[in-house]
Amino acid sequence: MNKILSAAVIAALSAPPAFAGGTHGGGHHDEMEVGKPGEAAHADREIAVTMKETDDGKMIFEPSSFSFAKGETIKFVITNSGELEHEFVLDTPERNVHHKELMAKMDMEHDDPNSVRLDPGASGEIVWTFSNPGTFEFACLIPGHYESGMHGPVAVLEGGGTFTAGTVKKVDPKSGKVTIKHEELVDLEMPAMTMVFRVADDAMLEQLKAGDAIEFTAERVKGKLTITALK
Ligand SMILES: [Cu+2]
Repeated sequence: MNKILSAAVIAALSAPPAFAGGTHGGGHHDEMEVGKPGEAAHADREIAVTMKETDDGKMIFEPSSFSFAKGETIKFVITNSGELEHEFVLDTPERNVHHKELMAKMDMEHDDPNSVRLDPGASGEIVWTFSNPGTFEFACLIPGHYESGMHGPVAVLEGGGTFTAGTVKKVDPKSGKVTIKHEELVDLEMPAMTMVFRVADDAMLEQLKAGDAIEFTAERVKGKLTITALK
């Protein structure tokens, strides 16, 4: 019985999704490659970003890079603590280059959900859902600012990246939860401990039983710790 179930699960997991090659990309008006506007009430986390000039003539963002899990909604709280106007634009590197060239010809003030432009001393917010995996970019496209250092990478990871070793303590199919004694979860900056996780796919529950030694990736999905991949 168990063997048959496992076989069915493996078949289900390896089957291509029904929509493959279909309507994907047709999507919403607001949806971009880098993702789509999110709702502040549903943000998974909040990140403070500072824009400023430095004493040695650079212009910077702090932090200078980001890494998110696919599907995460981030509330960026952005402060311009410099003496010049700056902006924060999320997009693909290619589109930023193109946009920057246009800005060099004509100063355009953006008012799109993926960008905010701030006067010195001002703060603003962007709530964004990173719905597609890939490497994107945040940048200030005001002429000269990109070249002075105002850009950084945004990595959106599929499946959370780093595998962590653990031992299954308990499986609760009814609630869809698994208790795992695990090593340090590097991506989540969490030390080794025993915790309860949800699973990204219910089929994963069939593969797990108490006592199993596993390797897994975990991410925060809608604020809940979720196992996104197993091996
Ligand atoms: Cu700037």
